[in-house]
Amino acid sequence: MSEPTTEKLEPKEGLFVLHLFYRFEPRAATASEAPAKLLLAGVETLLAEARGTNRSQAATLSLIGPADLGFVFLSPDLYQLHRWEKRLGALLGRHGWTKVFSFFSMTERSDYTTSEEEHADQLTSQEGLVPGSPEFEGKMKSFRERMRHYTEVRLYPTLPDWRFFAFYPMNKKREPGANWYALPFSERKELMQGHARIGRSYAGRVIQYVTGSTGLDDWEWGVTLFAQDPYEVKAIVAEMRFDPVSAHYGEFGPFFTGLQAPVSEVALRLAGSP
Ligand code: 76R
Repeated sequence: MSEPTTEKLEPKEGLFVLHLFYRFEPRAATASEAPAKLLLAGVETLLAEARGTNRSQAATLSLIGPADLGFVFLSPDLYQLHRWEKRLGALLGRHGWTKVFSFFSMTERSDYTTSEEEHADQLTSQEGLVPGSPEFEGKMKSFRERMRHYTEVRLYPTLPDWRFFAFYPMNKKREPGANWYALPFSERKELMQGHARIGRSYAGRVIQYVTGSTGLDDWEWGVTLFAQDPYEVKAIVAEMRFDPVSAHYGEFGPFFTGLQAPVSEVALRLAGSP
């Protein structure tokens, strides 16, 4: 057998994101304690490797309902991510786990943030500043820094340890009378500003990652939410359903929700331990 590839495949910008959700099928498993321990050790080795790899991250989830165990991997290298996915699938598969859902996406910058030109216009028209003046230039400099930081956080996020997790994929409609992709940019931008206003009102209560999957998976975005209190997830999603962007153009896929937990804890819960 030849050596495994050490080749890298890194995108122009951003990180690859892979959500993997598995269900335990006790009947298919060879239920003895030793293989379960072996499985746990194998998964923990893999997670340690992922977490120890530069700019890669892994969250583990104890899921409610259709799936039992979930993973969210972030990596700048698709070869690496692909190897983790296949190794995990093989490990879990041997111990009675089947994959219920997977979602492949990438972190992306937003198309709808305020541009430099727009900010300059606001400074002149609303604040009466004169382009070229020290005050104008100072405000433009801090705007650029703010935006650079903002884009950096969007492209290279750090997964939080907040307890509650929710994921669902979504599309924007492309129907006669409701075609997001046929709207002029200015209209989309205005609509997205309304959306963002609601989103920002949940700052500190909901952390959201909207990752792009057009050309990569069946849906156009994956919505990953973290909160300390599930109430906040229910509230933000409900409020957004009434916001014009979601009300007219949103199309949603299956939901996966649960709690962040180490894999060992999920294994204990499945074994019927407290
Ligand atoms: O990037 C930004 O934070 C600026 C504003 C912003 C954009 C561009 C933003 C803010 N979102 C953006 C893009 Mn969002 N978001 C969702 C959902 O269930 C539903 O109805 C919708 C699912 C939630 C809950 C949510 C939360 N957002 C998008 C896009 C891409 C659109 C495109 O490019 O055409 C989608 C699909 C989408 C969906 N959004 C926010 C939030 C929250 C909480 C914020 C505020 C973030 C903050 O300021 O910290």
